Amino acid sequence: MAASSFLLIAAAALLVCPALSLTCTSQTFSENTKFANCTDLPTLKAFLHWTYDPTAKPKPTLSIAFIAPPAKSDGWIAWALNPTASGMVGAQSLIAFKDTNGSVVVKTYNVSEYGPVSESKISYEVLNKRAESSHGEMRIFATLALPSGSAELNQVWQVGASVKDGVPAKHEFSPENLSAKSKLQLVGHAAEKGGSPAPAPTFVPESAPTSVPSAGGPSGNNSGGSSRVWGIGLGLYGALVVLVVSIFVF
Ligand SMILES: *[C@@H]1O[C@H](CO)[C@@H](O)[C@H](O)[C@H]1NC(C)=O
Ligand SMILES: *[C@@H]1O[C@H](CO)[C@@H](O)[C@H](O)[C@H]1NC(C)=O
Ligand SMILES: *[C@@H]1O[C@H](CO)[C@@H](O)[C@H](O)[C@H]1NC(C)=O
Ligand SMILES: CC(=O)N[C@H]1CO[C@H](CO)[C@@H](O)[C@@H]1O
Repeated sequence: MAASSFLLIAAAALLVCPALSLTCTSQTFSENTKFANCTDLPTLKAFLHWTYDPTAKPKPTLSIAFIAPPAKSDGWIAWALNPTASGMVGAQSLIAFKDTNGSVVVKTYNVSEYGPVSESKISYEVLNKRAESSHGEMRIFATLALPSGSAELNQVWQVGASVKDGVPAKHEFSPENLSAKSKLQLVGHAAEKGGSPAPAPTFVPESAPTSVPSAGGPSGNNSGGSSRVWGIGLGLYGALVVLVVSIFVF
């Protein structure tokens, strides 16, 4: 009985794997684009990949890929740094959407109040930016120049359902939409563990989600978010399966 329910759990977990393992460590990019760090953002099925280069001249740079599904296929996704506050007002934003001519574009917006946004310069120099759309998700790629000494930044992200005449329309104010903000920790983790700077992380294959990063190894640089999510997800799922199996058997 124990063995068979274990098998059942294992089989069921395998079936569910594609959804559960959708963490930033399993996402890859074309054209040899790689990022040193990634985080599974806590809301709106969004992910941030980033490389912070504090030694870049004349200013440190932050290269990012922000990935999220727009609220509807003709909607938009946005990622921003906010140097003055933690929410939307003050957000120096990159918003991607399908422009009136049909191509996916990414434009900058200095969001200074609630209300319609209009394209404008932002307080960070944007060294490059582009966006793409496929399989129901959009991706923003950009490199920003940051003031030196940035260690932690406020980030905000959002998705919306529509774009009218080339202007992203307002998003919903559901709890998940409103809590889409967090701190982006640019430096720290590996240093605390005593690890030396490592190359871009090796992608952990989906079939080996439980591998424990060895001390100083490169696979622990995703700021710890995804394996935790995986663990919790699998744990909850396991509990659910055990529950269902028990109901079934007893
Ligand atoms: C659409 O317009 C953008 C500028 O907003 C331009 O970069 C892009 O090449 C255009 N795409 C097409 C298919 O004309
Ligand atoms: C963004 O908007 C605020 C408020 O209107 C303004 O003070 C600030 O200078 C703007 N930033 C840029 C880079 O234009
Ligand atoms: C990002 O990755 C680099 C190198 O892979 C690592 O040294 C650094 O600690 C990571 N930063 C965070 C915040 O995880
Ligand atoms: C979880 C949630 O409520 N997300 C909403 C965020 O806002 C978009 C529209 O802007 C909705 O379509 C989503 O359902």
